[in-house]
Amino acid sequence: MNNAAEKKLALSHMWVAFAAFIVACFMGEYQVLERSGLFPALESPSVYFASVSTHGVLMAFVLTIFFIMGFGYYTATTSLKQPVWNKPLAWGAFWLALFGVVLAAVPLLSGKASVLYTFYPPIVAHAAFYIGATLLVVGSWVWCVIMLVMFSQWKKANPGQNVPLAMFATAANALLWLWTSAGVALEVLFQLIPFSLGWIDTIDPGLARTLFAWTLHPIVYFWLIPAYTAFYVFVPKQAGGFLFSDEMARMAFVVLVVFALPIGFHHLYMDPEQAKGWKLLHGVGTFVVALPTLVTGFTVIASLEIAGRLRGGKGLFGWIGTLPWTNPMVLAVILALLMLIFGGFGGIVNASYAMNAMIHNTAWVPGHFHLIFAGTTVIMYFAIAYYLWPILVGKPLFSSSMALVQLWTWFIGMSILTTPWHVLGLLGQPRRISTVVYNNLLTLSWKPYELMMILGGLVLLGSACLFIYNLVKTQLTPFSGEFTAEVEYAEPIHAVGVLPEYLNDLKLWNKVIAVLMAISFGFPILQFFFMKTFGSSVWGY
Ligand code: HAS
Ligand code: CU1
Repeated sequence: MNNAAEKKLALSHMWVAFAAFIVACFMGEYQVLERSGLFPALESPSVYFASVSTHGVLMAFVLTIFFIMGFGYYTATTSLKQPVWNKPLAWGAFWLALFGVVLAAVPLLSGKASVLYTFYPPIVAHAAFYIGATLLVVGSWVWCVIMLVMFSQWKKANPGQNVPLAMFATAANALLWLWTSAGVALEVLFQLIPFSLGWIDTIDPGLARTLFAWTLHPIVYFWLIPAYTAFYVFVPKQAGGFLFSDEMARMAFVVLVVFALPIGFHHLYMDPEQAKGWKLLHGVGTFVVALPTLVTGFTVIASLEIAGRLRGGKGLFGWIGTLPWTNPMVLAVILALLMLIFGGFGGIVNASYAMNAMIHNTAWVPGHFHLIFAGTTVIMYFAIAYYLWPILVGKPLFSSSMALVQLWTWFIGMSILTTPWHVLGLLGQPRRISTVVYNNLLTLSWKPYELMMILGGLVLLGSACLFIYNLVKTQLTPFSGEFTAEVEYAEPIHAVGVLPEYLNDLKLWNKVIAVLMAISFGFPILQFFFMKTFGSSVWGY
């Protein structure tokens, strides 16, 4: 199939994603230097908060949304073997989302949207920030629609056949994102935009935080699903083996999507606006959603073991040594799983109410999410890029060994950066601060960890530059030969029979989500309309 147009679409999205990423990496390094207190010349709370807000928005929304859209378009077209439905619409969504990013960047960079990536009121940003973010999200909704249309078109054209796993995962993520983004969309449209434009005088932070919590947990799985997709559909083949179980993979995606949504109150454990019964309900759901990750870990490791044994590995652990560690995808998955052990452990601590009281709003939390998002998730974005770039540009990867050095340094840098954050959190350092200089004995004990953090940041910045350099060189280095590699999807070790409809379609799960959301968020949201609240006035820039 000639899919040159799809390649261009995917490449354009991914370049926006990685351009945002590299800018945000430089800001991250500035932030660790500023916070350390060792460079008085750099110290400026206003610049710090403008930077950390931009960094968070670029990483959490721009890198992820554009990467997921680009990857999704290409996965859909190659796994279904059909062109992207309505390419003009897809390009329209691209430009709309990009325009939204530029619009939001102006107040962000000029210090008029220093509200961090969670933008909790009553701090308020310039309206252009919220409007820009809305356009970005609307662009991503178009992507969701295109994915779901392609999914159902294929099903109609191929009755009784199993949807390819890669497309099942992509469509599940599109459905997840439509549900996920609805919470923050309600908050932005009915609370933040009217408030920032002065149409309403007060805002209810309790309602706003509840709506944001609706989005905040599932968004992290929206970011994670492309990484899991690569675990299942690329890694086994790249390692030289087979996928341990196609059905188990589908089950994991289903549970991940369904249970990611009704559990956001684990971000509100320490908040007063929701009662303890609701927190307990969401807390139980949080432990359920850890299960698909355990299943994923099991399936991926089993697939790696199959590959290792096929390559001659013997004994209990001999297969680990025979894996192709020099294949960037395989190396990345091993490093990603290692970071997942500790990042996931941190998540379980967070989810446990009593322990949450100990670490909530401390440096532990950025430690947790840098390890599991910037670590586990983003290292798989790198691996996918190394795999797809040669295919998309029709030239071999500029340097495989540079890619390996880059993946190792990302892993090492992330470990050096996040270990001290976990410790600092336990030592009581708050998150969201621009300076650690309180001049007392408690903060003296923070110093060595602050130094480690700077070192970790530097290693990561170097690694990020290597990544971008490799992609740019791959694309720009002249290549005269013919390079015809195409995406290869992994085969399951046991042929899959006819799947039950609930593992081959999402309609049932959409209904289950609707019921679970009504139960877990219905009353907690409606209560705000039945009680007298007074609202907060502007606390702005
Ligand atoms: Fe989280 C806060 C709970 C996963 C991201 N999380 C955050 C925030 C972000 C984030 C961004 O309950 C901050 C939000 C903010 O700004 O306020 N999180 C969890 C739990 C999980 C979890 C229970 N988080 C993620 C993922 C993220 C992410 C994934 C991004 C991609 N998180 C929380 C809670 C908070 C929170 C609270 C609020 C904290 C607060 O108070 O503010 C789970 O899904 C994790 C499950 C994972 C495991 C790990 C299993 C390990 C495996 C590896 C096996 C590998 C082996 C090695 C054996 C239980 C599967 C093999 C080796 C070879 C060599 C082959
Ligand atoms: Cu969460």
